[in-house]
Amino acid sequence: MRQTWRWFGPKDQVSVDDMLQAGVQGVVSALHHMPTGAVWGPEDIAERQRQIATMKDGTPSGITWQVVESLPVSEDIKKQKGDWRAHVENWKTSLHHLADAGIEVICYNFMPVLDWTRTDLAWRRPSGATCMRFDLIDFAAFDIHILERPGAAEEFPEDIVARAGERFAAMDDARREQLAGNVVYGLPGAAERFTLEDVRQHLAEYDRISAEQLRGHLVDFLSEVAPVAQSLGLRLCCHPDDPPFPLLGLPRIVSTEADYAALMAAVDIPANGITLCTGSLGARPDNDLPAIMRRLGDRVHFLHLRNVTIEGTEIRNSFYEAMHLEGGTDMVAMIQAVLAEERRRRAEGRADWSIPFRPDHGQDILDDLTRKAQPGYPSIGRLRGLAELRGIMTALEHPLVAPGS
Ligand code: DNO
Repeated sequence: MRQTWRWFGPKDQVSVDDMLQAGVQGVVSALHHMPTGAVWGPEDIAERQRQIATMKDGTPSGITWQVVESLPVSEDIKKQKGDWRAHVENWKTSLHHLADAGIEVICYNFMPVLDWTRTDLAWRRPSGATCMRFDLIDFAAFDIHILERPGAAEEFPEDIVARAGERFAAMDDARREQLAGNVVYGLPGAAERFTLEDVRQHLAEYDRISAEQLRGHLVDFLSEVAPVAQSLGLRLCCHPDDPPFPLLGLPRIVSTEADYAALMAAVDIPANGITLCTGSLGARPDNDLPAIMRRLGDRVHFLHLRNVTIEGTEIRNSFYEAMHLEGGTDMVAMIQAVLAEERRRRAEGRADWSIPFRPDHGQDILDDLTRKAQPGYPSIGRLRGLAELRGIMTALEHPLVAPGS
């Protein structure tokens, strides 16, 4: 398991030096300044590689850019409208440039309109730490009363609609503004930043696109790009929906094990793979993450390891981002499944046996609370997560514990 870390570039409050001291072995990054749909040119890629290779005082960091997260897929491609064919060609050209630069793992997502969605970016825990939260009542209040989406109220159970009405009435203008900002203005890594009006327009365009159609569009996209990736020795990996259930009446097609199994079968080549994000998928009680790893591990090219605590038993619930070893996913079972997959790959002689993972997100703790890095991407909270995960890996591979010892 290769210990990687997401870095947003020179503007990131967490530096290359910081991640080295956290024990990171490889970097996950993207060219966030590039417009979605455009080609990533060799110079821009090389520039980011140079930044990653250099510490603050100019000495070599010894670490490299190993995973792209994300190479954004345009709304045009998702809807098969406008410039979508040109965007697919550009995506393939970017793959060529990334392959030339030696970067093999490419993460993307196919969530319509919004990337990951939260209602709170700094929700206080009893210890004084803060974390990210998705509150279904707040979200319904946003959808029904702030966005005023036609038909929104019919998509929530009656008690949620009633509680959302009360919640909205009790919010002051600052909280309403903050909630709208958290949901639509784009969280770190999201390809686009929208206004409420932009979102309304985008939603209108999805009006006639069913989940089946959207899945068809993803399969069409993969049928074009995965063979190119395969021939270049790259591994594509699709990130799940976060949260893994429909929002704003939009179709969601990467939320369950069955969704992934169908996608893997539809374009059945190794380059068509999975970003197994335990935090995103774990927000649904019917997703069993270690079991998904055991069954679909062959095509898992990248892992996001984090945990959430869900508050309920429905498919759609409120949840918050727990510490990495707390929450609903059994991280020991998860890591055991990953290590078993790696042993299997090694026995098969696969060059890609070592699967990159990153400690995904983290609570803001200690100096994170004043540093104000990107929401979800604190320095010390992630360091703690990585250290805890590394502890499990070390223990499970120790001769006292490992099978056959
Ligand atoms: C959130 C991230 C997502 C992810 C994209 C992948 O922290 O996991 O923004 O990067 O969805 O395409």
